[in-house]
Amino acid sequence: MFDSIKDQIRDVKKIVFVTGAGISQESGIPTFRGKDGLWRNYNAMKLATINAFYDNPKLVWEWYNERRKNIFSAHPNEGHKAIADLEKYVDVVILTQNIDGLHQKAGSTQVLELHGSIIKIKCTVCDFKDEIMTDFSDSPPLCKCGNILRPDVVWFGESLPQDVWQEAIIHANQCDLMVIAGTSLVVSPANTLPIYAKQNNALLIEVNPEDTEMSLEMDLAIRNTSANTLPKLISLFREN
Ligand code: BJW
Ligand code: ZN
Repeated sequence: MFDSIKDQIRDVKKIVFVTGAGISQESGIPTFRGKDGLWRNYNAMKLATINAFYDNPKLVWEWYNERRKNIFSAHPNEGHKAIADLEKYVDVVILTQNIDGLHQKAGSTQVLELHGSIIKIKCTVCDFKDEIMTDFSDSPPLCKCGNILRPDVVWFGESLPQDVWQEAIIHANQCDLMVIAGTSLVVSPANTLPIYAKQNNALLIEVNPEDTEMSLEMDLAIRNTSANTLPKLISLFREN
């Protein structure tokens, strides 16, 4: 699988993973695009906007409540676990677009959440923010101040948390291998991270059953799932 560049891979000191919904697909969490990306006939991409939320907060909250239940009961798969295991051998940083917390559940210690977290809830008006795992009785749930609560995630048209984004760029600039797994790379600015890595002459490996917008830029594109592929990457370091 990694034969063509295995000697180069063995020499790397710092790996940055850029992950997306596809890495959690084998944990039973649907992706956004493609046949998975529909929820009760609604296009998931159209629900992930601030306008959709203010037009129909109850509907958007129903979508999040269902996803919260699914995500809280989900387990990391072999892909998440392989990345966590890699920390034994090499410096690993994960830049994830996912909000599901499965990298942390697998034991990874350096995870930057570019699009927020579904566990965290914040008020649309006051400074309230907290991690809440329990169900909400009201839909939409209300803050003590009387205004609507929302998931602390990044929707289209909203800025990424700037401190997280700046740190992500620094890691992307410093790595000598970037593995891009389970993302269609259609959403910016996360899809610019491979460009920062390339500027540092990093190797780029894509793990995705499908082609993406940037497949042609990759040093190696593995057309397989992340749970099948990532455990094989660790075995290269174990053999060292
Ligand atoms: C497997 C697999 C297996 C399957 N193993 N692989 C015009 C107007 C307004 C904005 C814009 C505009 N043009 C561009 C923009 C910017 C916009 C953007 O990029 N839009 C594009 C869609 C065109 N970006 C933003 O707005 C961002 N903010 C920003 O840019 O701020 C500055 C700004 C401000 C104001 C105006 C303009 C700019 C914010 C983006 C936030 C994205 N939010 C979401 C929702 C998060 C919360 C939630 O989860 O509910 O993030 S949308 C959704 O897409 C989610 C994901 O993190 C993100 C990326 O998706 P991902 O992870 O790549 O999933 P998929 O489904 O696309 O792909 C899965 C892949 O896995 C596939 O390739 C499969 O083949 C593969 N796969 N099984 C491995 N087993
Ligand atoms: Zn409030």
